[in-house]
Amino acid sequence: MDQTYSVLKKFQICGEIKSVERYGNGHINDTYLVVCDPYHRYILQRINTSIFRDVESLMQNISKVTSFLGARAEDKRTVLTLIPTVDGKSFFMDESGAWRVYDFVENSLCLERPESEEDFYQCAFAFGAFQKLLADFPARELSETIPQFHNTPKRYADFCKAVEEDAVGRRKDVEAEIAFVHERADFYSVLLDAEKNGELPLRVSHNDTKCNNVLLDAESRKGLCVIDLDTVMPGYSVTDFGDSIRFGASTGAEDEKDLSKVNFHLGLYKAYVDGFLAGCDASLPASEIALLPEGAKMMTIECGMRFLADYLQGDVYFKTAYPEHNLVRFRTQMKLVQGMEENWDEMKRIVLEKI
Ligand code: ADP
Ligand code: GN1
Ligand code: MG
Repeated sequence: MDQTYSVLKKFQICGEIKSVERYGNGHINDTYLVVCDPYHRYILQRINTSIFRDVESLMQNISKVTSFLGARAEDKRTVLTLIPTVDGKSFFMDESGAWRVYDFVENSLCLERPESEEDFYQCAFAFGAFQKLLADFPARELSETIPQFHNTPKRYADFCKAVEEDAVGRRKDVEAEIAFVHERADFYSVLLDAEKNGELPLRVSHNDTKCNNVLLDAESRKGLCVIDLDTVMPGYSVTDFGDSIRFGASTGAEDEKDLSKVNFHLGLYKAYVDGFLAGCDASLPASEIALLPEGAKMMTIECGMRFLADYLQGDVYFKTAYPEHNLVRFRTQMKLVQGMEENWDEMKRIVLEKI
């Protein structure tokens, strides 16, 4: 804890630090809640530099995006506010890591799962509006913080390599799961092909649209502030949509062990379609709307193969709490993909009636 106190001294924070505690459920960064006297709260984060290798560019992206959004925002709580270091930089780096501080967005809720269809609609509206607001952001100014982040064929190639290498000898126990990923190989290029055909433009997108990456207003429960901007970079609208469905349109947690509790929920899916398109405010053309279901299935199988690849590699990427954690996560994604396949016609119908 001493380490976080000495790091915080490098930032322009107000008051005396009263406490610093681990916070949130992110899989990548280390997040701390900081409480100061007079009462003021901050979020301190150690950026995972083995995943985000170019912190300078990453922080430039975040500074540019938050300034751009901040200049258009009426309410300060709708945009993340970076707290600068004492020498005016957006982050501090030493041998303990790369650190940044945000103002804590007060009177907000961060949901691990939507508690109602209305909550999910609000998450969707916020992510849709985020995309719309960034539609005229100069995309060329953004660095690719993780190259080819949602390039599913590349993720599949990485997965196949992890299977072949079998680095920690786990392959023998997961042959059925591996087969599930291989059986869908023809699907993985669908979005890249649509981009090549001109049906899917590259836009500035968030790329990590779990509902715990958006804050709702605690009183109104309306979408308030999109957070976790590490992966904001050029991408597709439909994968932003899809990653939210993967995480939120499930009746169970991403790491639920009891698969009978994990089902794809069509009502939540529909609520998200409504909210996302309302947030985008009619800015999505028909060709993109038609591909929203593909985005949902793509993100779910892609995230599944990333979890399973990490399991095969010995849990080197995602934070895990126990040895089977990544495998448990894979299985929930597999169950959701099956649910989407069973409901495919209805998923398509729901979006097509919006066109
Ligand atoms: P990770 O990349 O590890 O997922 P996040 O940036 O999503 O890290 O932060 C982890 C959690 O911390 C979020 O899910 C949210 O609960 C909380 N959080 C992050 N930033 C803020 C903020 N500015 N105000 C309030 N809560 C925040
Ligand atoms: C990671 O950082 P967090 O927990 O919001 C991951 C996402 C995955 C997600 C799965 C940079 O997101 O891509 O979809 O876990 N982020 C990165 O829960 O890899
Ligand atoms: Mg997060």
